[in-house]
Amino acid sequence: MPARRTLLKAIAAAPVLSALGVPSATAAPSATATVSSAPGIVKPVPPEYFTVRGTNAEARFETFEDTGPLTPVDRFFVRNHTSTPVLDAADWRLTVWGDGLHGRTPVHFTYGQLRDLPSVTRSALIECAGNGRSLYATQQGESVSGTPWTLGAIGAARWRGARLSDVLRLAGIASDAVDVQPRGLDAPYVAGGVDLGRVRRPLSVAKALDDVILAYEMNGEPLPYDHGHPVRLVVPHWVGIASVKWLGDIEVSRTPLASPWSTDYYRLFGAAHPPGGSAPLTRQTLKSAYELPFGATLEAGRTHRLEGRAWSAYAPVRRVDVSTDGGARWRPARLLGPTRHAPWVRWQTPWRPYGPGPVTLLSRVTDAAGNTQPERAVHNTQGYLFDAVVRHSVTVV
Ligand SMILES: Nc1nc2c(c(=O)[nH]1)N[C@H]1C(S)=C(S)[C@@H](COP(=O)(O)O)O[C@H]1N2
Ligand SMILES: [Mo]
Repeated sequence: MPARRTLLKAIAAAPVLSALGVPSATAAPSATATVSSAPGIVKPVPPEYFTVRGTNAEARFETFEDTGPLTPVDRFFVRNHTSTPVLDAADWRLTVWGDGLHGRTPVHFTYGQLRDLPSVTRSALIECAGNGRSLYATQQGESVSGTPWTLGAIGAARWRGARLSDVLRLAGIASDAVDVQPRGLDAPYVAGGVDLGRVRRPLSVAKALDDVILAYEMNGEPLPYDHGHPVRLVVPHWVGIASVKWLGDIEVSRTPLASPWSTDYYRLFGAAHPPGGSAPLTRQTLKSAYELPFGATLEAGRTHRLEGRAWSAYAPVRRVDVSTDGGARWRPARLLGPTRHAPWVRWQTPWRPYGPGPVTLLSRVTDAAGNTQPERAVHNTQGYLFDAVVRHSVTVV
């Protein structure tokens, strides 16, 4: 039974699951032990690689320096509204239902049936809409609500799975269907005492039929528990919330769908936006950053090789410019590796600092469509889509 074998492989690949009886792996650490777990997250999130923020674990962006184009699972950020459910692929079913199906009768897929469909493999980023959110406050002096991520609510992986378009066609999607709404199997999300139900968010049929994957593998291994085991959606280029984990069902509709994740959250609200908020967010934006801790110290009088990454959800990266004097002068960084199909691009630049003192390092990506990072991001109350040039303070000693 392929499903069972796959689950056993997943367990073998996750040593922490020797404690499978305790799904949340929240065994209280002793006073002196290093905390390497987070509430509701199964995998270890050691402090050298992660910062725990509530039910979430942010990757330390600077530690991407020793990773290649793909982010290993043990470095990949976790964003959980509640907690990771430990699901068995053998019992899993996907239900596709709604008035947007020809027969209007729900159609079910087992894990084995999904794996028997033609598979696609592609590298893609998952980036939270709020990645960089804390910079609205630290860099622009503006207050925003939400998890105060720095730059590590992002990771790139090689995803393998079935095409959502194949599944929707097999289920009999009608030609006048307009929206689909995938929903997770994790616990309902309660905010401010209100039960918002299980995580779900509509997606246009146009996007659903384009390049969305029902992923069951991440970097060549069965999808790990924290990243959606047994099956998650991967919606390339869109805000992370679109890539619903622990997928349980998909509604298909002839009329537009909505959820709190498309009405109250994941829209832009504030003075610069329409009174009822912007349209629901779809595409992510563009960013670049140094793989250095904020406040790093660098030795004067020797040449450092500064490294970073750049990415854009609009088009391939074309160039990265850097400034090592607070933005007075700019020069191009050297791009490493291919840019056309890479989810993000690594870059480097040599720098020989002179005297001691504080310095602000800047980087600015420009993509092939001509988009470039602005000096300031346009404020929105929930701090989404931070796209401004990051001001990276370091000290030369
Ligand atoms: N079912 C479900 N899907 C979810 C979430 C969740 O809490 N529950 N979080 C979303 C958000 S906000 C993000 S940014 C990504 C994070 O994916 P990761 O935890 O695999 O990095 O998953 C999305 N899919
Ligand atoms: Mo997110």
